[in-house]
Amino acid sequence: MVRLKHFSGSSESLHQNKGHIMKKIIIIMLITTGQLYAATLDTVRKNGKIKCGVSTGLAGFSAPNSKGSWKGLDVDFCRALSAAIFGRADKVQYVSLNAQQRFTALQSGEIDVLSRNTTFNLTRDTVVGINFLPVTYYDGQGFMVRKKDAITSAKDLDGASVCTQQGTTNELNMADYFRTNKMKFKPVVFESNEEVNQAFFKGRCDALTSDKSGLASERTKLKNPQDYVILPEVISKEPLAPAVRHGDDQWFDIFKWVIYAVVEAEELGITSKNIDSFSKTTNPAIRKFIGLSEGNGRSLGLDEKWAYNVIKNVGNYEEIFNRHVGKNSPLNLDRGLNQLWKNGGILYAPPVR
Ligand SMILES: N[C@@H](CCC(=O)N[C@@H](CS)C(=O)NCC(=O)O)C(=O)O
Repeated sequence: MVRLKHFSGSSESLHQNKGHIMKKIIIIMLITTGQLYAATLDTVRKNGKIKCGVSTGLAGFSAPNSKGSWKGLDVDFCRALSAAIFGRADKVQYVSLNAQQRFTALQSGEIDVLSRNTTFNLTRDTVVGINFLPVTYYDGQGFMVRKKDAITSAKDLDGASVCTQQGTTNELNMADYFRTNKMKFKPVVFESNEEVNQAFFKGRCDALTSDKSGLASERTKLKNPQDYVILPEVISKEPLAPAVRHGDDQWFDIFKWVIYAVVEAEELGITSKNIDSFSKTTNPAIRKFIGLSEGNGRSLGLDEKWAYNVIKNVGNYEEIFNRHVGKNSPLNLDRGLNQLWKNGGILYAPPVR
């Protein structure tokens, strides 16, 4: 019930005033629920680019190369979105963000999408006001230690000082892990990744904790990676997924199906190299997928060739994985859970039709 203070006027203007106040309340509700951010696709088309939030530098996921161009698995999902919308992968402006900055950047509209090794969890999905896309890398948290310290298990870390980055899930998981196992620890927490790594590599802490892929990535930066060991334990689930803000279902759907298309292409055996060989295929699923039969593009508000453009320009999931974090990369990570469901993993795309 709205109370009109100090109001004196005719019943008609009282009515008009009530209407005015109701409008204001509705606008405030729309802002707080994110409804006013609708039509991100229109804004992106108008700007001629997607503003994509990435890390400040995490090799394999998002990091600038020596020429300053951004590379990585997370980067490729922004490139894939660009290919779906613009028919080419380079219509992306990268905005580098540390862990603390990432959600505000998305909420405020500074970025259109967040693709930055971000763990999908309930709090972020609700009160932080974001919607998670399908998981692009299933990970878990681990510890890295110095080889010379002869630590072989996380259970040996009682009393250890542990470095980690502020504003990450890793901070809380670490505290839970030590408490649950009735072990003491000293958290050493910094805002920037650079500070965290410097502190660990200079010996200010006994262990570094992060997502295991992040540990593998940091280790590749070192001159002497063999002096460090990643312990076997996985202490949490870290499903890493891109995100958009609440309130724009079309934008959410577009990015969702771009990610599924990348996974589905691997399942269909379609790669960036062979996609043109399907131009005369009679397989109905592939015809629909690459836009030879219409419908998918219309449903999403995109060109019928959107998925063709994604795969042609960026590749399928296997190509992206191997290029940046798998066997063709310095990280050399196993596919593990990130295999297709048919191959023992948990990557599964609903039908792209
Ligand atoms: N997945 C975790 C951790 C993400 C995270 O920020 N990890 C750090 C350590 S590997 C990182 O990527 N830092 C890079 C940066 O701040 O630019 C989360 O979502 O909170």
